[in-house]
Amino acid sequence: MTTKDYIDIEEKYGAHNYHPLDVVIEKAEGIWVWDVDGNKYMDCLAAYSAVNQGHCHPRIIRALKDQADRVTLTSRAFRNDQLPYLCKELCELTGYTMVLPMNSGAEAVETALKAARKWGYKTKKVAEDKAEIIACTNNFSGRTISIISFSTEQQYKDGFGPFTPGYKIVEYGNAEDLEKAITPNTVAFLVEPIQGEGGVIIPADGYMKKASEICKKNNVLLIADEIQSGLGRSGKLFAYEYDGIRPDMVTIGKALSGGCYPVSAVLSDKEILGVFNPGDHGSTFGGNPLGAAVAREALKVLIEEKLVENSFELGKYFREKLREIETPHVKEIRGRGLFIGIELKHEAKGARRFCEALKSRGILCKETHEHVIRFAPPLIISKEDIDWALPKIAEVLTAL
Ligand code: IF1
Repeated sequence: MTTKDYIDIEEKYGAHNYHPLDVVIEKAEGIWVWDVDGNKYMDCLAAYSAVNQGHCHPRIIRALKDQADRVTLTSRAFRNDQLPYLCKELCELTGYTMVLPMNSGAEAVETALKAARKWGYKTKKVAEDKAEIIACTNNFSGRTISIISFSTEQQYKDGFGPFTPGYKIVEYGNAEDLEKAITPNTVAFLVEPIQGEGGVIIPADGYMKKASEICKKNNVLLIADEIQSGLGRSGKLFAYEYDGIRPDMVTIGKALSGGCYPVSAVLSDKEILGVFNPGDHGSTFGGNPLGAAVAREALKVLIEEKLVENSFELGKYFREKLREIETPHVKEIRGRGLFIGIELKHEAKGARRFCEALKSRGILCKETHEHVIRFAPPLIISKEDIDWALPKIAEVLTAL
């Protein structure tokens, strides 16, 4: 079977809800992946920051295999011996005091939105069904109907109405806009401290701090969606730390399991997550022992291998070296830690062809929003690995 054979089968039997690069990966280890034709690539997307620990990290795979031989799923009708430790270890690591475990990032975001609404009614005493939640332009927090109800990307909404009411949109990065949008019925403000899909958009220093102050002043919950920016990607454990704030709720996912299993969670405190009574909310796989065991090891790897520090140091190095490349195509290079976006000028005719050219030189990236090439390799990357990639990136940015 060649690459084309695999693609033909997938195109025939699989829904066409993606337009992937035509690379068929059969093996992955660390920052490297191999396709079915034996070609080797550096993965600079890391599954949208789900494999921050590197592909198939041996310690995480070991935890997955060992737990799989014990028990994989009990449902929450019964208890298991992994979830208590995951909740405790997540609280000890993050400083939050209560956790609600789910599976996908979207489920964690939906959980946070439900908690915010219920907190609004039970604690803030907002009138029933009047709760308002504020989100930002260019947000991305998942693909469910309630989450795309506040998307500003027409394609993510097209054909999926009618939409969930109760949302308002403010300009990302504009604290005054946020303040103006708040009413007595506002229960929460949902924001990504760094917008990933929006094109690795970093708000001005102090924006998250101002947003946090405005929320506190108006008794509005600040929800930080760190599903992509969190767990070391930004060079801090969480990107909100750059502004020295503590959001009321934090959604995490992706690298929470090192890419080995769908695990997500909402981090918060009893004052908020305490609004859930038994039976209010849940999911079949949420908090399952296999995911919990994997997530526990993924967090240990993140901390013990100092991947947050590595992301900070090597992100700085990577961005500095990228800025040294003489090219007519680049409008801006931005990023925090190993969360890097290269915004191309529109004259460059779109980022896709640069990603295709990088692929032919052994580097896998993904364009976002037409003109941005996102570089987000696993956080285990070394300086030598970056030095291997730089001449190839320079070649593409100058030759095209
Ligand atoms: C796709 C990108 C898209 C996320 C943030 C929640 C979720 C995501 C900040 C939902 C998921 C993924 C979804 C995937 C591609 C990727 C993505 F932003 F990472 F690039 F789409 F915009 N919050 N992002 O980034 O988590 O339910 O997927 O586990 O849908 O195409 P999920």
